[in-house]
Amino acid sequence: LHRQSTVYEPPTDPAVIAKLEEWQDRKFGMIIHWGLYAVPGIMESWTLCSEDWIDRPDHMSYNDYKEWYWNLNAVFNPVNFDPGQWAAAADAAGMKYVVFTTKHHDGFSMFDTRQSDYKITSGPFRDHPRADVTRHVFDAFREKDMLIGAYFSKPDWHNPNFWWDKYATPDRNVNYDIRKYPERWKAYQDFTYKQIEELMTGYGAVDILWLDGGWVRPKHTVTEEVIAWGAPIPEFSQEIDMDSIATMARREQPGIIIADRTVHGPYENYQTPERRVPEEKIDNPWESNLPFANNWGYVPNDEFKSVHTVLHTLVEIVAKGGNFLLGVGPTPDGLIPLDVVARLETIGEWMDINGEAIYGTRAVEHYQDGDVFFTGKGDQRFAIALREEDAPLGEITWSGNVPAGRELRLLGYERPLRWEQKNGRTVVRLPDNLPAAVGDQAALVLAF
Ligand code: FUL
Repeated sequence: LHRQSTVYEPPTDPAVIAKLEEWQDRKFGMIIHWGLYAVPGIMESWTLCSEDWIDRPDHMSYNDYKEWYWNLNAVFNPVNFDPGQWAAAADAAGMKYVVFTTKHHDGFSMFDTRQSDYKITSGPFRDHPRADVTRHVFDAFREKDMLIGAYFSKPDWHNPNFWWDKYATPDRNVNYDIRKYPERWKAYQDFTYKQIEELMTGYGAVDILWLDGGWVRPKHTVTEEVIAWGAPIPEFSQEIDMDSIATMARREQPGIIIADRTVHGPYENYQTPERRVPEEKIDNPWESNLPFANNWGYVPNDEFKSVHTVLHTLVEIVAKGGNFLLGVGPTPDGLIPLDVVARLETIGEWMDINGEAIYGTRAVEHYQDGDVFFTGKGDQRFAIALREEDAPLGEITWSGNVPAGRELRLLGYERPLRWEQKNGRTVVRLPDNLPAAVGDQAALVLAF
């Protein structure tokens, strides 16, 4: 990823620059994977892929599996779909933006597209007042003042004109040479343009266009990093028309941030390391995405990360200059599982006390000393000490001095602290009688 940071191309449009700044202030968002895959509770579209690493039921042949999957559209009927519950849960956690899967790789649209019948508004849910799911998700999160992000998969495994090389499914996609059948690929490009246009014109204000499926890209942008995914080096570009898409998107949604993931260039306004936190601070805008559970979509009995882990991850990401996009998968019924809601609330309790060390901050030069991370806002500094569960209080220490004349505060604790500077280190002794609401936190924050 250090290599990635060197290929970042900063936007030049002042409206995009301003929105990126605002987005960086917000730090913490929710990515929601919801689609056909929620019905049986399987990872997400990837079960359609023929590669060996993918778990599918043993009793079905691959072809039967695909047939069964494609037909899930006939049974997806999330009668309890409640985007207000989703937005309230994100808000309670202190999240400030959302990214929602308007269409994942399986090609099933969660919005009322006119380009295909393979969509939520054609199935059994069509007469429900909230059938146009994307609209209601966006509205509910806008009501909580969140920035709105549309996840959109550039690959569409359901579209017969989608050229699919490595991941070829014999029935739906043809492994054709797009130079030989340019009209097919052109039809696919038009289809993609029109779907994105629908999202940009019919769904209110959208702040982020999160374009997934980085293997759909111009050949000249295939880097070592892409080859490392195991993708074959393509003979030709498999690109959509990003120049026209971006022009259209920015005409309809001035300043919209585009994250054309991993395609380093003018349409990757921020970088998106997946399921990992970069080893070092990165100076250009970036966002790590990690699922709360092991899978992006809803899988019954999936394991969730602890509140401690999520908060430690958030602190590390923010100190390294990034945003954190935490993944949640609603049930086939249309609700965020209650144990996720409960964890989000606990995260929010920490944010209520310590949010000033997160929101609106930027990475500082000296951003880490062991378990202590630093953030800054103007000349304010925050030292955020990660703590293991049930760790004894003791002291918090780091190398570096608090500038002369500054006060040192422990967020959530009104009383003065005992601290000193010794041999170039700051040492803070925590009072034994700290209220549990502060003392038991996953991270304690010192502001100076
Ligand atoms: C990836 C996708 O292939 C996964 O299914 C998931 O949506 C993740 C956030 O992005 O590239």
